[in-house]
Amino acid sequence: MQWWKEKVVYQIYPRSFQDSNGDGFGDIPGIILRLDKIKALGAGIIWLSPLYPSPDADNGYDISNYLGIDPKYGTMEDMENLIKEASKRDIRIIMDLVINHTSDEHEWFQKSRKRDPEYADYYIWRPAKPDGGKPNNWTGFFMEDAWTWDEKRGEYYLHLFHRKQPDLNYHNPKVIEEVKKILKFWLDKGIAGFRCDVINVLYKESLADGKPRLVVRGLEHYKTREGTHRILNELRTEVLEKYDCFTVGESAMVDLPEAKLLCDANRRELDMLFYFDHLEVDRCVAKYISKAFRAKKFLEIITKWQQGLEWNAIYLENHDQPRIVSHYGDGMGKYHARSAKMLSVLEFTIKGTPYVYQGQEIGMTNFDFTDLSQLNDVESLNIDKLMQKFKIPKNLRWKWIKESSRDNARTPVQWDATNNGGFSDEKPWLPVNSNYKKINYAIQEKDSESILNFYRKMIEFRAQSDILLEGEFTPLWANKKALAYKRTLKERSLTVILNFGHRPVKCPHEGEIKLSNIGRVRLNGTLAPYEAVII
Ligand code: TEU
Repeated sequence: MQWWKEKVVYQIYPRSFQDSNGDGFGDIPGIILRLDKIKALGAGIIWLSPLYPSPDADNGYDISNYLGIDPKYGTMEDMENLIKEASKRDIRIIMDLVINHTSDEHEWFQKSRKRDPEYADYYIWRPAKPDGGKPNNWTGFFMEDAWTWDEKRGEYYLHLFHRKQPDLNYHNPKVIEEVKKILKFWLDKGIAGFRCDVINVLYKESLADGKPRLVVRGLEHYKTREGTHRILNELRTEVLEKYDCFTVGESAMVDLPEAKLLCDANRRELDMLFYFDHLEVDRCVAKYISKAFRAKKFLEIITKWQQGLEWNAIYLENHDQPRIVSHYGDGMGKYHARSAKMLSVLEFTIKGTPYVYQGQEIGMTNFDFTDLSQLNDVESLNIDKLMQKFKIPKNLRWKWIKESSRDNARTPVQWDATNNGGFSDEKPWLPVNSNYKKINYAIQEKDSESILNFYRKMIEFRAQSDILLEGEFTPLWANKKALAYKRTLKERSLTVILNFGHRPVKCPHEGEIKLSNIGRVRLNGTLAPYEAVII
């Protein structure tokens, strides 16, 4: 089994992880200070969200230099030190690779605007239509038009995200060569792979008008096209395979047939993929509007991906998603800890490489902001503007944004009960959740029954179980709020039963309990609220 299948990944969103120099931003020396905690959790890989120089139109996902470190996070020497310190603890590091777009402040874009012959075709430029209109009707992921006029060049450029994130032109072989240089640069520094941002939209096959859709109009012209498969194969065979590394792609609106192509080992493209299906069981209009959670639907989705792909990237949280305990758990309710533990049983008992997002292991909850003005997330701010256009009343807009905002996951990590949750001595860039005195690392480290200690136990349990690492996944049953599945290796199996609801449910199983999130020793026909058992 490849090493990246056995290990657990820990995602760090650097600006909110640990500030070491009192500027309110997390930084690399701060990460080094906390490495022992990640080791103690049992994670063996760290994924770092972008640390490259960036004007921060999208919190670092707009990169102005791929071969540097933004001074607010530290220096290249700090980065090398981090790789070394992690390695001492047997932890490997993967970087975020954001290559669909750069920042408009990247040197390439600056030269491209001036039509510098070397860079003129690095981006997707088109003249205005004869009537002055935009080149096509596409809209982007952040609810804006996908084209912006550039005065200097006298043309429009395409951006699927923010207007400060122009899309690179993958019809230009020079762009692919640049990406190879970036990969080599970091791999030579000892990086163990990449999380590849929106990787299935790189290649725009045509710039024809898109079919009518509310958001991302034009998607059918660039989602998982043949050109993208070709580029991924080229990067892999010419660079990545020469190193001991792996890739996890992040994909926009991918379906199973597309994912199968992207992850098929024989095609040599990606090693695994993040998709969103399983987090949208209770959402509609992408993720913005909520509906009831149905365990039956959830199990169907999990089953589809578990049985459809050889290997999955398993995650319940990241820097774009609400906190899972507030989403599928009981939030700050009386079952906060129990539901967080139940969700960890899910995460570590399905087949794939698990990704834990910073703070998930202590059950951090959604933020408790009270007003839009406290938000930073460009996506939330834009969706608010769009909803205003549709005359949606303020309280409803706030309700929806509160549930879906990416800032839910971006508040600083709650390390202890001191000022700013031990994250920083100074005012943090985004406020700390006011529940930090109740929910923090220091308290949970001392409490053997804490969520943190349960996570450690689950990670260890998975590491010791060949059934959980390799076994086949079979769904057993589900009703509105509870579900069960089995993992089987040869003649041995483990059955996992999870209750996602506030009420007890019938549980038709018998057998020896291997693990329980409420300390249960015997099954008696019912499962308590938010209970999880492995038998
Ligand atoms: O996100 C890609 C993506 O698909 C998002 O639009 C996603 O649908 C949305 O954020 C979910 O709320 C990646 C990064 O993870 C995100 O932080 C960046 O903003 C985005 O790419 C652009 O680089």
